[in-house]
Amino acid sequence: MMKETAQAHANIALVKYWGKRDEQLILPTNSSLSMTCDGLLTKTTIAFSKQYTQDTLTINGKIASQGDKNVFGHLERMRHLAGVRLNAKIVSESNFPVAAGLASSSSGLAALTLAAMQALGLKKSEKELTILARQGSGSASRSMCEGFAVWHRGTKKDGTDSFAETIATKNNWKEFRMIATVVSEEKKHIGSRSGMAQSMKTSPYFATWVNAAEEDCTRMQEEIAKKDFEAVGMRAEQNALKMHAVMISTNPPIIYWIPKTIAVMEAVQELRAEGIPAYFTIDGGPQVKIICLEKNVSTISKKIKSVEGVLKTIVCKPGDGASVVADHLF
Ligand code: 2P0
Repeated sequence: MMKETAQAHANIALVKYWGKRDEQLILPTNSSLSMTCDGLLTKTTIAFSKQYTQDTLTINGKIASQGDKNVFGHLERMRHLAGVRLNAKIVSESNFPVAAGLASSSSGLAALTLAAMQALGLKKSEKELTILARQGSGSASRSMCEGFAVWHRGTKKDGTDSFAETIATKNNWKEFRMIATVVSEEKKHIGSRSGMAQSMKTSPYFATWVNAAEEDCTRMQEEIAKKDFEAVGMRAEQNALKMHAVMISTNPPIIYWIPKTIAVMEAVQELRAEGIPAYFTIDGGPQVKIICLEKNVSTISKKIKSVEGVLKTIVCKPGDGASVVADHLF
C-alpha cells in the first residue's frame, strides 16, 4: 500500500492575501507574508489502494463531504501528475478548531500536498511543493516554509513565479510570538474563497488595497531583516485593518468580527498605552492573534484571559515547515 504521513503548521499572515488574479491556478493579486506557528499543527495520513471503492476524508474524527472541492480537487490534481488512478483514504487531525479563522486550510492543504506527493512517489523541491500547495489553497503555500515566509504574487500567467519561500528562519527571530486568542469555535459563515471574489467585484477600495498590501510586503521584509519589532507589529495591525476595511465595504458586507473580537482589540490597545508592545491581527473569522515578544507573553496573556468571552489562548513561536513523519494516523 502507498501510505505516508506529513505534518504542517498553520501560518498567520502579517501581510494578508485577499484577492486572486487567477481563480483556477490560485494566483494572488498581492504578495503576502506570514509566520508559520509552531502551536497550530495538522497531521495528515493518506493511503492509495485498490481496496478503496471511493475517496474518503476524515477531519478531526468527522467524515467530510465529497463536496469538499478544495481537498478532492487537489487530490485529483496530484493523482493526475503521478498517473495514478487509485482511490485514497485521508485522515487529518489538527490540534486547534478548524474553519474558524485559525488558518486550518493552510496547514491542512500543506500537509496533504506533502503526504500525497510522498505516497505517490513524486519527489519535488520545496519551491515546487509551495507552487503545488498553492493550487490547493493559496495560504498553504506559506505553510510549507519554516519561520517567516513570503508568497510572491508573481506576474507569469502560468503561476511558475508565484511561490513561497522562507525569508527568516525560526532561529533568526526566536523571541517573536503570536498569541492566538479563541473567542468562538463556530465555523465561519462565509468562506475566504467566495468572500475574496466578492470583494474584488464590489469593494470600492479593492485597487487601493492591492497597492497598499504590496508596499507593506516589501517594507515588512526589510523590517523583519532588521528585527524591528515595533515596525513589524504596527504594519501587521494596519495591514489587517486595511483588509477588513475591504471586507466590510464588500457588497454584501463581510463582517467577521463579533463583540468579543473588538473587546480583545481594545485590550491590546490598552496594553500598548501602558507601554507593552503588543499588536493585533485578524483573519477570516472572529479570533484575534496578538503579535508580541517572548518577554511580554505572561503579562499579555493575563490581561487577555481576563477579557470576558475569551475561550482559549495558544502561544505560538515561529515554527518548522512541512515535514514527512513516521507515525501514521491509521
Ligand atoms: C491570509 N486569508 O493571508 C488571508 C487573510 C484569509 C484572510 O489566506 O481560496 O483559505 O483557498 O486560496 O488560502 C485564506 O485564504 O483561500 C487566507 P484559497 P485561503 O492568511
